[in-house]
Amino acid sequence: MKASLDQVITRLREANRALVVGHIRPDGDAIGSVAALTLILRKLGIAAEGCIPDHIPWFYREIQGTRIIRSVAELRGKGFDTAVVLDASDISRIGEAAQLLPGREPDVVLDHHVTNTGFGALNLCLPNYAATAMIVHEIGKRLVPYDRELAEVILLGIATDTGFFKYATVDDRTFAVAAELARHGARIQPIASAVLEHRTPKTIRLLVDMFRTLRLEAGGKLAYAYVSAEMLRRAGCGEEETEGFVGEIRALHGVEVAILFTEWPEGEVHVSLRSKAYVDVSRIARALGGGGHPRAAGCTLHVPRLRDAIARVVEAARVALLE
Ligand SMILES: [Mn+2]
Repeated sequence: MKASLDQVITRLREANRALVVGHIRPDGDAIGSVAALTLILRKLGIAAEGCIPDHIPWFYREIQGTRIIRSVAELRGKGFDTAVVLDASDISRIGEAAQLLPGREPDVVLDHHVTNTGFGALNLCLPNYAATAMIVHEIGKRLVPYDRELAEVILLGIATDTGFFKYATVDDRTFAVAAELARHGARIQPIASAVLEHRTPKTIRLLVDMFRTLRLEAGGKLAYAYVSAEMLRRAGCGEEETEGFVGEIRALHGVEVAILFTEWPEGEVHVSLRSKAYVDVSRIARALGGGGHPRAAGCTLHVPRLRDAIARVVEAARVALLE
């Protein structure tokens, strides 16, 4: 059922051993939100564990509070009486962490994706919030005193989900919350450095390879490129090292829709969709079995060849641009 903030807080206070879960292919909001709610619950005396059911890109660990997060394997066998899922639009997004839930459904789901399916016992989904971390902050500020570690993981979630305060989701409230967090000691510089300035020579080479595949269509409004499994192997890069690449495509002048296709492993194509001002890419992603936000969405296609995925998604984007 749909729940209010007060109902969620009441339920969280009843927890004794809580599991806090984020989504697969985690971003800064999933990681920051999970770390923040875990810290908040521990400050309340609840035995809480934070879990990301997937590999966490190494550079996020530079933010102190994220080190609290555990893998599914590390938490197996621990009994939980409460499960909270954060920043995931449907249950498939929590991957193997579903095996850790004490019940069939999560007790609480907190999210801001318009595509959220409401898969928890209590669901609080606020699409006008720029980040799930802002919802976690609404809870935290009512319950516990803040320190730098807590404030900084919340700022991590907000900063990454707003493209460091440059997306259309940013409003006066976003800056007001950031100011509150800064007063509690949160620093934007180490977050920006960890997230935006972690390129290595091999990821730069991969980025150059990706740009060699760039195509422009629809009078330059649609731009897309790919990273194939072969390109990843040649560069010696993992799939997560394409993080931020789609933003580089969107950065082209005049582009409205940017798409990055990442093939990994063969037969599986991850599609990242971004738009600049008006195209709702969450609709394109949802029609292909994925989800997300109006300006940032994604889906995974299982197809024999990379070019099959490209043909399908590019056609859907062309149609969306004409609407
Ligand atoms: Mn988010």
